[in-house]
Amino acid sequence: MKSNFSLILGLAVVLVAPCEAATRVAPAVPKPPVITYGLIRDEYGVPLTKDSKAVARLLKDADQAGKIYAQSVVEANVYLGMNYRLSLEIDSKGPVRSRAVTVGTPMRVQALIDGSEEALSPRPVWNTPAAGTPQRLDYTLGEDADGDGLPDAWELWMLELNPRYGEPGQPMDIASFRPEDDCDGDGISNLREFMAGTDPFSATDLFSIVSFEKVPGTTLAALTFKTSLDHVYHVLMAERADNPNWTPVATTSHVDGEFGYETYEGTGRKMTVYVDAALGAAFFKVACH
Ligand SMILES: [Ca+2]
Ligand SMILES: [Ca+2]
Ligand SMILES: [Ca+2]
Repeated sequence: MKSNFSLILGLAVVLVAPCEAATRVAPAVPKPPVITYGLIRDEYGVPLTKDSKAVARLLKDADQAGKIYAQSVVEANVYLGMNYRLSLEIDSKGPVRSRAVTVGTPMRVQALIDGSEEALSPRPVWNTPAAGTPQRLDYTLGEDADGDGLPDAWELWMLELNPRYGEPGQPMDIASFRPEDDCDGDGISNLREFMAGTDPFSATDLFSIVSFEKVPGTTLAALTFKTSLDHVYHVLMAERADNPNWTPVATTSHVDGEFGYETYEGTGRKMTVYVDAALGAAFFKVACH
């Protein structure tokens, strides 16, 4: 008898479940949005700030009407090294939400400055990933004729400034000025020089840590690194070198009670930051945005 009772109970559950599902269509639980975030730079590699009056939007790629699915003002340091963040609602098959899309929908990021659309590279079109999937996507304003990640404006400007222009082995045009090359032999690729705001044709101009020294009689260490104007820097630490879990250091409490990370604005000169080595961190690095 006991086993029969269990069987009936089991059937009851199977029968009830679909009914419940059918009656619960209307108040479907919303799916988590897809968060798209990252850094938008201008055609000279400088991250956009609020001063640029830029807006980032999400549109359906095929939608000529230009309906906006998400929008955010572009401003410095939304989070570490990011200046835009867009939240895209995902269709949960419930009551139609006007700004929700289904997974797989081709979407397009649009950047506007003072209301005018700007060209973005790489091509800012992607298929909507599964609900709740965050994706980091960095873009650069301006035309990039050869699609190598270096905008035409920066490439032409730098080629003009190259003191060795015309010598054998030196890039002559956009096509031969390649992002993976290291034209000045300073160990930093042309693409990374673009991102750090340094000169790809000067071996003495590069983003680097200059020194790291303990301050006698304290638990502090002085970390000195080179900076570029209009770029921002964060210091990160890790307890281990293998499989490091980098976390920002030099945290501060803002007056409004929010917890933030210290951001250092580049001056074009060396900068020294004091980090507390008593925190247990053994490794530090500097991130440039
Ligand atoms: Ca290019
Ligand atoms: Ca270099
Ligand atoms: Ca350089």
